[in-house]
Amino acid sequence: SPTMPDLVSSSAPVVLDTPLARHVLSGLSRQPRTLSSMYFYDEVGSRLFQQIMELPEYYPTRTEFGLLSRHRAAIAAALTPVDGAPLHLLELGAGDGLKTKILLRELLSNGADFTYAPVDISPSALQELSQSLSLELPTLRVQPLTAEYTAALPALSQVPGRKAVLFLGSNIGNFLPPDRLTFLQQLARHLAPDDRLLFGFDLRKDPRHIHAAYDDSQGVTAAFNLNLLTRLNHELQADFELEQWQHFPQYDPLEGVMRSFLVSRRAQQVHVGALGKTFSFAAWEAIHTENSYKFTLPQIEALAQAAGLRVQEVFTDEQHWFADVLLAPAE
Ligand code: AVJ
Repeated sequence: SPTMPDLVSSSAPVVLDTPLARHVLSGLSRQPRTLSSMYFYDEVGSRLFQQIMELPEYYPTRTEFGLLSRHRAAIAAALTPVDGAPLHLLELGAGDGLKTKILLRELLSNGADFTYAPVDISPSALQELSQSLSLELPTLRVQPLTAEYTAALPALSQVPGRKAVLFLGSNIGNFLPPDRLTFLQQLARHLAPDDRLLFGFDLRKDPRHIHAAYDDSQGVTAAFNLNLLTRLNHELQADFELEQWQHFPQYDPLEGVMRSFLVSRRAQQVHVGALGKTFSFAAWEAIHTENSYKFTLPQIEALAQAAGLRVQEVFTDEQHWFADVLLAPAE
C-alpha cells in the first residue's frame, strides 16, 4: 500500500533498465568518459537544435538548403523511377524536415507517385513534422516512424517497390569511421539495383569556420550540449550541477572531426539515482559527447566503394562547403 514505508529501496536501489540508463552506465564507467550525441534530442534538445540551425555561425543547414534549392530539379529527377513505379522515400533523422520540403514540393509538382516515410528518434519533432506536412502539403502520403536510424533499416526489406533513402544534414558525421562503414554496408544490403541514397556530407573547410559553428556567440550550442546533463537529471534522477560543467568544442584538422566535450570545472561527484551509482570526476576531466566528421570528396568515394555503392552524382554549393551525394548500388 502507498502508506507503507519503503524499507527495501535504501539497501537495494532499483536499477532502471532502459537504453538510456544502460548507455549512461557504460559511458560514464569507461575512460575516457563518453555519452552519445544520439541522446541530445529530447523535446528541449530538438528545439535547441532548431535554434542552432538558425544561428549565423551554423552554416551547414543554410548551405544544404541553398544547394537543394539550386539542384532540386536534378535531384528530384534522379530520385524518381523512370518507369513511373511508386517510390518509397525514407528519411533517416528527418527532424523538422525544412530542407526536405524543397524536394517533396518538387516531387509533388512533377506528379511523382511516392510515399514519404520520415524516421526520427524524437517523437515531438516527428509529430510537429507530420502536422506541418498535413497543412502545407495536404496531398502528400506520410508514414512517420519514431525510431533510431539502425532500427529503421530492417523495415526497408519489407518495402515492395522502388526505394530512396535520404540522410541529410551531415548526420552521417556523428558516426565514428568504423560505425559509419558498418551503417552504410547494412543500408546497402537492403537496396535493389534501382534504389538510391541521397546523403548529406559537410565538407572540409577553414577550421575557424567549422569551430565557430560549434561555439556560437549566443551560447545555444553550449546549452544544447549541457541539456544532455539536464536530461539525465530528469530521466535518470541524476544530480549534475550545470554551473559546474563547461561546453568545450575542438576541431581536429588532421582527422577532420569536430569533437564536443563537457568539462568538469572542479573535482565533483555525481549521483545517478536510476543507476544507484555515484560517479567521481576529477577537476577538468572531460565527457566526450559528440563527433561531427567533415569529409573530402575522395573520402566519400572510398566510403561508397567500401560499402558496395557508387557515387552517381555530387550536388554542391558554390563554395564547396557541403555536398549532397547521390549513391547507387555498385554493379
Ligand atoms: C545534426 C549531427 C548534423 O553535427 O553538426 C549541431 C548536430 N551539434 N551543433 C552536427 C550539432 C552541435 C549536427 N548534426
